[in-house]
Amino acid sequence: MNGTTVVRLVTRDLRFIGFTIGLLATFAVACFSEHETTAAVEGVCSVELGEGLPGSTVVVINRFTFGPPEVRVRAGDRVTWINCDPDPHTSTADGGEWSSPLLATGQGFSQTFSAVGDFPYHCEPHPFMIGRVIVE
Ligand SMILES: [Cu+2]
Repeated sequence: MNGTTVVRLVTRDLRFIGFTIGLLATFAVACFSEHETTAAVEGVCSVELGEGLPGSTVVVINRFTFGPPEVRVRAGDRVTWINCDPDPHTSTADGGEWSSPLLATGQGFSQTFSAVGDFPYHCEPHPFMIGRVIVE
């Protein structure tokens, strides 16, 4: 796994998100390749995997929603947000624990959660977009 590995998320299939990104990478290679000819029509979100991204819990931003809106992870786990919308979004903790830069289409942001807690978050430009990370 290196920086050139690309995860492709077909927006039509986003209800399946919630796997770890490692599983997703395998799944993408195994199952999504047959859809590539229709990718332009369906809309594909491609994200380069940086170091450490494998093993993340993935939250996909699509149609102005965080999906899934609530994730439960263990202390020490990493959550990665991927923006598959045409519009830029952020992942910003309500309590200020983290804030991503504005994520353009296809960009991702990772945050490691070392402390147990309940972390509601939102999108800075769109405060109606809300989500929650529960660290157990
Ligand atoms: Cu937003």
